[in-house]
Amino acid sequence: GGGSTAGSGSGSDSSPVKVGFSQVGAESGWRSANTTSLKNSLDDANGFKLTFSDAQQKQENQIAAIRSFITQGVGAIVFAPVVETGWDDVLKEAKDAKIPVILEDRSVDSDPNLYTTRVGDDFEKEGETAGKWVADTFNGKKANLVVLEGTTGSSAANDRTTGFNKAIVGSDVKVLDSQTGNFTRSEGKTVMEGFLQKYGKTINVLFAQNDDMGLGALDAIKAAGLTPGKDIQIVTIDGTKDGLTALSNGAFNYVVECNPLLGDQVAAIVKKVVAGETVDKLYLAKDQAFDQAQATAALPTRQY
Ligand code: GYE
Repeated sequence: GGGSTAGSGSGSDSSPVKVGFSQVGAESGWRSANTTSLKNSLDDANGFKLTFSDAQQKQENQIAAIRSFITQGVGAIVFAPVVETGWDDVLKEAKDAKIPVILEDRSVDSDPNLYTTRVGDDFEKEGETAGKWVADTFNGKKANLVVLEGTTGSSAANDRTTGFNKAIVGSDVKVLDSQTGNFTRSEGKTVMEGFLQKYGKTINVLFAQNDDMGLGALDAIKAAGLTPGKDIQIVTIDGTKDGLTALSNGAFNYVVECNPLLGDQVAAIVKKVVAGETVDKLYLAKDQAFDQAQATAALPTRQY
């Protein structure tokens, strides 16, 4: 279990809990919603004193931020790791300083004893759901697929790829190409342009590992004189308002949800951990998937 005792910034009774949050960046709609959720839950009114740090998708910035949180003597560190590997040293430093680390969103491949817990989504299952949709939709008709992968080395991209590939084993799906678009709209557009130049009208299905890359790809597809959702069917992951709007309009065909609203759960866990209570090693959010009708029904009350 977690039960690490907190450092000097843990607060007692009425004094706030000092928390340092190292966020990945601001690369996507999902990320903006996640940042807002955490900032709202880890706020002064809930008994926290939050230091927020945006790493701009760079591992070295996250390592520097975590070191500075340790120097400041925060009570807990909340950490959304951009990539999976390379964290052992800095996690050991936090552990030596007796500061609990709560992973938020993505995971790391370090020894689980080096962090307290993780709150996030099941990326492999998301990839599997997307792959199953493609395999089922193109059953008996050949799927010529291209993939826009997330950030190279991130657990979100790694696990989505694993899940997707599992689901298409033995299907009529042929993967023509797979390249990173770094989870951003602009790179999703550029990489899709390259795919279209190389494979032209052969492509009939796109798996974008997040909504933003799929939205960027729409511009490239239209510019090539093709109709997204018809000539090229599109499945994405996240379920942001923009993604569900594209699905509702028929530009996307299927969207797998990844819930970014993790703030309340993270805040509750931080409180428990600094109070010395034991917590689970993993908290996974519940996600669903949307077809066009479900997206249209969900949009009026969609929170992100
Ligand atoms: O899907 C993507 C974001 O790690 C789950 O990161 C997160 C992913 C999310 O940039 O939009």
